[in-house]
This record gives sequence, structure tokens and C-alpha cells, in this order.
Amino acid sequence: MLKAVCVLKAGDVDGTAFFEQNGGEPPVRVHGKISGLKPGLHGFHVHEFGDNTNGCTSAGAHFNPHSKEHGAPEDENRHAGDLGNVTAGDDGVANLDITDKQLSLTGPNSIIGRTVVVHADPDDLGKGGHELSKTTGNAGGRLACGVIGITK
Ligand SMILES: [Cu+2]
Ligand SMILES: [Zn+2]
Repeated sequence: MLKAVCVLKAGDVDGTAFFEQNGGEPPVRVHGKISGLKPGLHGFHVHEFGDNTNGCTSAGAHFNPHSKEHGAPEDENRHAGDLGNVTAGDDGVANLDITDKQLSLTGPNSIIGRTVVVHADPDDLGKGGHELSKTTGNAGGRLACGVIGITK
């Protein structure tokens, strides 16, 4: 079992995402929780770089090794890093439970050393008709982020 973890912390936002992959084969399961969010949907992505030197901005764009358009997690045409939205309840807590076929913790397109970002606004999954829909899902500012690291 390959395992990785990411701590997201900024301001009131505090979260942990755990990643697990059995034998290097899809899918990757993501679980954990993020607190301190505004109730509702928040875009949730793996971004290209594990660089937080200038905060979450230096994490770059969505991880997109196959040069595809931004999309929903269930779309074939999506960035590898497109994990859709997390949903915070009235208590501001989002429980993560994602099973994804395009992420990997091994090989040339491993997400180890890249950054997870949780956004201020909902990801429109490429379907919002906004000029940013096909690149970012128009998910707004980067609330908190963290680099994905190997764990035992
Ligand atoms: Cu993002
Ligand atoms: Zn994307």
C-alpha cells in the first residue's frame, strides 16, 4: 500500500488529506477532513508544483500531464489534478471521501511532491461558461494548500 499525506493550513482553515493506493494500481483513495471553511462547495485540486515559496500561488496550475481541459472528476477530458469539490457543512467542516482513477502515487505522473489546494469558491467543473471554466473551474482564491508527502 502506497500512502501519502497533505496538511492544509492557512488562517482559519485547517485540514489533512490522506492518500492511499494499493499496489500502484488505480484508484487512489483520498480521505480526511478540512475545517474552517464557509459552508458549501469548494474547489479541490492537485496543482503542479510542490512550491509554496509565494504561498499557494507558486503551486502553479492544475496538475495536467496530458494537456487536457479542466473538467469534472468523472470526465475523461480533465486535468489529472481535478478532484472536483469538497462540501463543507454548516459547521464549516468538509469530510473527504474521494476515490479517483486518474491520480497516482507512483510513476512519472505521481502526485507526490505536488500541492493540494482548497479554494474559496465552487469549481464549476468546466461547465460554467466563464472564461476560466476550462482552465480552473472558476473556483476563486486559494484558501489553503499543502505539499503531498510520503508517509508510512
Ligand atoms: Cu485549484
Ligand atoms: Zn483543472
